[in-house]
Amino acid sequence: MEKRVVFPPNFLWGTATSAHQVEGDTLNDWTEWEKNGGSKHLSGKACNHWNLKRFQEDVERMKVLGLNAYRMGVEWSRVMPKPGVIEQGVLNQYRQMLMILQQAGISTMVTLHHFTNPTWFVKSGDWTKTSLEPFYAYVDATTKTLADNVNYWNTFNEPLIMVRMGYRTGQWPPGKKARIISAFYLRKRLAEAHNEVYKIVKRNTGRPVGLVHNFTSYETAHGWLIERAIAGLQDRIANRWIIEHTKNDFLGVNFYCRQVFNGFRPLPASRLGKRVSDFGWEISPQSLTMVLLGLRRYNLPIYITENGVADAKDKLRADFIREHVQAFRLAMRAGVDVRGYFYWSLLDNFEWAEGYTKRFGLIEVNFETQERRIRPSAYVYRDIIEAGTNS
Ligand code: IFM
Repeated sequence: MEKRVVFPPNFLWGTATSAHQVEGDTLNDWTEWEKNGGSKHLSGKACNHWNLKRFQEDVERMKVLGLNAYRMGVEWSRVMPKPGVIEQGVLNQYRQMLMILQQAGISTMVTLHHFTNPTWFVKSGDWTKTSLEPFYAYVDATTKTLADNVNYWNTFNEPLIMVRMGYRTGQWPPGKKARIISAFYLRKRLAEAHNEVYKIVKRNTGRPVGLVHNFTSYETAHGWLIERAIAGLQDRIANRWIIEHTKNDFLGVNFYCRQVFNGFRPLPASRLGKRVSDFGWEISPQSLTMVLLGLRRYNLPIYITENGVADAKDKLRADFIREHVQAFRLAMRAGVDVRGYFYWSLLDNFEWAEGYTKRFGLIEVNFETQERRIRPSAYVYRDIIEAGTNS
């Protein structure tokens, strides 16, 4: 770290999780998918983060690491186990969890939809067909109950990933492949749903609301005109379209990788940089700077709502964090209004089709015993936070 630190005093230094990936004992379309062999593992107890005692202990760990923000999810299928039926007890438990965070001086960011759906919702059709009224009723009840406990709201997490994985590659529920028309229509429907949710959350809470989108940096191998044209088009379709069709008080930026065009085609990951995560994803911090510079045009506050590395041996994570902090700091110096950074993830957790094989956590989890161990790289993050907040 350089000496001169530019972070404002109220900068959010956080970590992120999602409900299904950490809570355990969820019952939704993903648990069905897992049972039918769609994942390497069943999510089962996950990190047992729904257990209040365990949750409290995890918050203690956040305090040890000097974190001042936490992004977590609310599970729709828990709140609304049957169509139109709100489990007020579940919402009360979420409120208790958020109060534990507030009492620890940790700002809260809550995601209302992070890939999972109640089974009754998908049985009555899917996102392309079903009425979205029950979803809005869930959002309404949740935001009314939690209004005083949440600082920032996220509507959807990575809606276009849900479309790609569920309707184009078919690797995630509902497992449809190459449904180009459905996928196209669904993008539009999800953007409209975001705008409706935005209104409900604003009405009930008055707090800042933003979409969380996965941004990819589209780059060129040689800088050829054709490569630049394709990269530019891809940027419009995959990065900018959804931002330009949604209303947001801030942008939630999830950043993991870049795509490099070699002529007409993207280079395979194996031909990109040498540093790759356990997922095979290249580590390219300068691409985060580029994504952020590209977002300056929207003139909105930015929270980096996810950025992390699958690294079971904790060999890459410390440098990964240092370099990505450096990368967004460069963007801040160039005038990008970055207000927070949430490392993905607090805990090793259920990584969708990969099950428990990919470990993103600052904290290692033994899924047999639920024991936790803070990884050495987490202390590097703590030191960065300390340097940033004491400047
Ligand atoms: O685990 C996921 C998360 O649910 C959404 N963003 C990417 C992460 C890593 O793959």
